[in-house]
Amino acid sequence: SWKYVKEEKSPDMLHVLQFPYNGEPPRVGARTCRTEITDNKDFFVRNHGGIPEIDEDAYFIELEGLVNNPQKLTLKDLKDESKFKRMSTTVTLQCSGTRRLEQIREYPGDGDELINAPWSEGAIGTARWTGVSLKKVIKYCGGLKDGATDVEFFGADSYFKKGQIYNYAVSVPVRKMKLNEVILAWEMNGKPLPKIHGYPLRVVVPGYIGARSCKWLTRINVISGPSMAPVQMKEYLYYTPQIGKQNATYSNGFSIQTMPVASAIMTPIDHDQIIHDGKIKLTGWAYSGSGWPERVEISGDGGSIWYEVPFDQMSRKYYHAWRVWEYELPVDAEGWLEFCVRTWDSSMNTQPTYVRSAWNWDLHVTSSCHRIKIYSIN
Ligand code: MTE
Ligand code: MO
Repeated sequence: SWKYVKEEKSPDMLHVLQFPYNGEPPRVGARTCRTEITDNKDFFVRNHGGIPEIDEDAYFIELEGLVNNPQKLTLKDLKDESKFKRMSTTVTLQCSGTRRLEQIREYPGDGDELINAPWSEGAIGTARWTGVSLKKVIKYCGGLKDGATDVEFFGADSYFKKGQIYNYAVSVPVRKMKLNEVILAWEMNGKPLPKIHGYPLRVVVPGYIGARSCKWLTRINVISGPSMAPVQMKEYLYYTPQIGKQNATYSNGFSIQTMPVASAIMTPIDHDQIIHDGKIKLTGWAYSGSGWPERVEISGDGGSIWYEVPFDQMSRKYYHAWRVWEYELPVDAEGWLEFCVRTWDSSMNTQPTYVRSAWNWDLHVTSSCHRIKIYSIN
């Protein structure tokens, strides 16, 4: 799999885990969100196992379970425009581990996933995905049978967990599929899907935790109830802060689906020293899985005075995509200052003030106000 890392990724990706390969772009230059689209080479990679080798000519997906007309579909079938209309959308994918490092610093935890990758602000990215709608593919297979509640996806990869080997599998509710926004994608930013991002076909589930966007798709199974696979049932659970090692059971955590409103400052970098002329320019991203960011606010004094980022310094509003922003903040003070960002989304939700307000045992979904320290020399 390192062969593909070398071919498909920027040479200076930060390897958050070596085996399996997990990486995010370095903070320098804010390559995650320099523009509203993340370059394929800089798009973060989250893998549970190895990168499967798939021969496109022999490749097909199986659609089975509670559908009226189960069948196999090749990539050629899916690309046949007399069968399926093509669709392209701009969607942000975010791993629930984004900014985990801040939770680790607060308290490293004693969670189930002791090898949880220490992601920074770059385990998020936005791409233009092209493919077909899952809803249309299910319709093509005769539609749903009675009792269908969830759609399960299987990847070609497998991984080890506690001595057992598992096939990667996850599910989304049928009502999400019916929104006609879940894509089976073979293109990422106008290029064939890179091997590392799921070639030849992956699922893209807008607004949901990245884990549902199954790469290297081999099988779609319509079922009654969510997938029983460990990625669905045991990993990616959210535990409220009063749950810890002593009282955690898988059933008192809940499955992470829609991602909350969150944001991050990408430049300058934490603990930088900046000589300036009364102003410091900040850039970053803001995202909400259930809508879009409406307001982004910046503070240069740890969150007492907030400045609103003007609309013309934010990228477009897209349902289920982030907005990248930049802002020049007036700064008089000298010495160590705390800069932070806070976002309000289209449902008036905003972010927890401190990491500790939402610290959770398995260290997922760090959505608190992102804070950095800068040494200011005016
Ligand atoms: N699909 C398969 N088959 N195997 C995986 O390990 N990781 C998931 C998801 N799909 C994964 C997968 C997780 S946790 C995330 S965050 C996204 O893929 C990351 O997508 P990316 O690697 O293309 O950025
Ligand atoms: Mo993830």
